[in-house]
Amino acid sequence: MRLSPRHPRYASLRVRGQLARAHASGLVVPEGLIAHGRGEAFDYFLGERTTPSARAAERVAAEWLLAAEHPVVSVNGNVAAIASGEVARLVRAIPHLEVEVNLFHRTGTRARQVASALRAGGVAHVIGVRATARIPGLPSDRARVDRRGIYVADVCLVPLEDGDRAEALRDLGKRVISVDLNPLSRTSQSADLPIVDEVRRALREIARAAERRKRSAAPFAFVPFDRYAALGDALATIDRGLTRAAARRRRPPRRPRAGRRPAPGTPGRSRRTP
Ligand code: PTJ
Repeated sequence: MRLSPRHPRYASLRVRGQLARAHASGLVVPEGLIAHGRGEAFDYFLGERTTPSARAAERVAAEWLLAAEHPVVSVNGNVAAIASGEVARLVRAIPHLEVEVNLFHRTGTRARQVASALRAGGVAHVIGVRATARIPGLPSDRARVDRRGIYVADVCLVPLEDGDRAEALRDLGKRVISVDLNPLSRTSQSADLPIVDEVRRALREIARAAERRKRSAAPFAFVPFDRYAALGDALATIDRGLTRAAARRRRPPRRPRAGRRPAPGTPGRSRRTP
């Protein structure tokens, strides 16, 4: 289907098209389409923009990734399909960031597809196509990781992650930075630094913040981050947006029909003198 760039939902429809094609090729699983739909709904409620609170979280994420000894970004089918270019930009800004394929629905073919989508997006070095280690206590395939990557990472950036693994990574003492549009998801709730933003916007903003930060001579540090405040801000943004939308949609009070005398006690429109 040909899309007109003038369509009011052009950007969203284009990403859907990308995901639908990636699903047809096997890169994205059907569950990935459902996950995207859920993400889209939250993005809609958040106003489809990076909130000031998410931008602040993205600045801290850049700082943590720069301060890390062994930072890793975990890439699944959805992220590879829509954000490979953004991952490449992030690696240009943070050159010691390792890019690891990590799949919930893991097959050798899908792992290779994710790696080639990343390479097509401009990522030169990808690990994790072959899993060489296991995160203890995790039953899913997400436990299968690369010994050179997530297994030894001190900071893990996990866009579109599942709650179990976010918790398992934290239990291993790693700092977890999540990117998830749902502030209520278990991933957002358990991450050390939950970023409630759309993955492409978030990765672009982290890269921009890292580029800016590198211009300063101050040493990089694990600056504190209030995750409860960040999640509260996201929920408050959704709440304010919905409250405003509901107020706009509320019907104006009914006017009495022309020629009819207003019923006694009708507020506002009576011309009777007191
Ligand atoms: O490629 P695989 O096999 O690793 O599978 C990937 C999926 C996404 C299917 C898998 O990780 C999964 O099932 O994820 P969940 O548990 O559905 O969580 C995905 C979360 O990402 C949800 O909370 C969505 O709201 C959120 N999300 C979806 N799209 C975006 C998003 N967050 C940010 N940006 C998006 N574009």
